[in-house]
Amino acid sequence: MKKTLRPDAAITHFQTEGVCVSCREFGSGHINSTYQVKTETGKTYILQRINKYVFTDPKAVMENVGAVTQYLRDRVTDPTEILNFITTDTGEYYYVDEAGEFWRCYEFADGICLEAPETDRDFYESAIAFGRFQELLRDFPADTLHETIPLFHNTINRYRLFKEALARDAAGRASSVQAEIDFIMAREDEAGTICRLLETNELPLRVTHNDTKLNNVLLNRETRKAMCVLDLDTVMPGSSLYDFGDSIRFGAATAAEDEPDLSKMCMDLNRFRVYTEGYLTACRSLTEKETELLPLGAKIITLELAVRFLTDYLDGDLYFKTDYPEHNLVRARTQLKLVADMEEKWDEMQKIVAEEAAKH
Ligand code: ADP
Ligand code: GN1
Ligand code: MG
Repeated sequence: MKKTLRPDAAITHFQTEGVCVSCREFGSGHINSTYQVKTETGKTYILQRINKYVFTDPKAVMENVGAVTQYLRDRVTDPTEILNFITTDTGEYYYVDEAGEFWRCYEFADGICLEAPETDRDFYESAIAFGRFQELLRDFPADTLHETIPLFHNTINRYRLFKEALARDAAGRASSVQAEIDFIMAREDEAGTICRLLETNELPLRVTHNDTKLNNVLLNRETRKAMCVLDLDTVMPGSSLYDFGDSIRFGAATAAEDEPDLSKMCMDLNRFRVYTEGYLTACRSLTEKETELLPLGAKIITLELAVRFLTDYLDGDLYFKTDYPEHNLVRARTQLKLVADMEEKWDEMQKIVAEEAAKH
């Protein structure tokens, strides 16, 4: 079998300015293999090997990224707002090595990438970035996009896959997670609410980002204002509720996504308000129903991700990158604790959304 290229060899196939002088692993994404490359001319790039287990059609991913970045570039005045990919020496979006691995290269966007907001302002600015992203894509022709991961945020289907993994019990771990299974199954009906409302058109299907955690956005180094939205691999038709919700899940949480001490994991209501304010300021086209259901978006996406982490744990850790054997289980438990805390703060979350919506 042919070997996968080393990143410092893969980069030579792209039209970079100058020759690569350093190459190191970069960032904390859970999916792709990401490297920061510097060249002799002082230019910096991001090189990525696309995860083919997750994205079974990398060509479709890059076609989407190409179409979306072009569309956005035509609608903004500052080009640094938009992710800029570098073509290969034959003018393609990606390079395929002898082992069939897909590589792509972006210009390095020199902004601040955070794992948790340092201030309310940071979180507000991330809401402006994702809200504006949503607003700019309002009229993007959805039917021209590939569905890069079929049924990605279809929570009903996520439950189906979870039950299948449970029945297979491929890694022999099911018997040790009964409490988590019970918590998840007790919420199955509610978890399907957004899918059902999309089905009946009570919620609009939009072109959404679908992976709106804080480390997928950059803030400007000098001004700390919203700068650039990253990780466009999952831009496809979806619901604004999942986009809003995923930002809350990650950035309004009081602990990291994989914090093992559950007592540290809660929903920070002040941060919830800050994000809501920013999102409603930048994204003006939400319907009344979407706005009203924003808290539900936060709860369902958190539950959905717990289901996904636990499914992967049951399957033997095939999907998400993990640092230790129980990592996916810890992540799932932490998400479930966050869901439980949202349930306790439910009335306040709804009140905050109503108050912020009344200002707009
Ligand atoms: P994954 O799907 O694995 O999360 P991402 O595309 O989000 O991959 O990249 C992982 C990390 O690499 C990001 O969180 C960010 O820190 C960094 N990154 C990605 N693209 C760029 C870019 N063009 N400029 C600067 N940093 C980037
Ligand atoms: C993955 O790719 P990354 O690390 O930005 C995942 C998201 C999860 C997130 C949890 C394509 O995001 O759906 O919410 O991990 N992306 C994909 O941190 O599955
Ligand atoms: Mg990412």
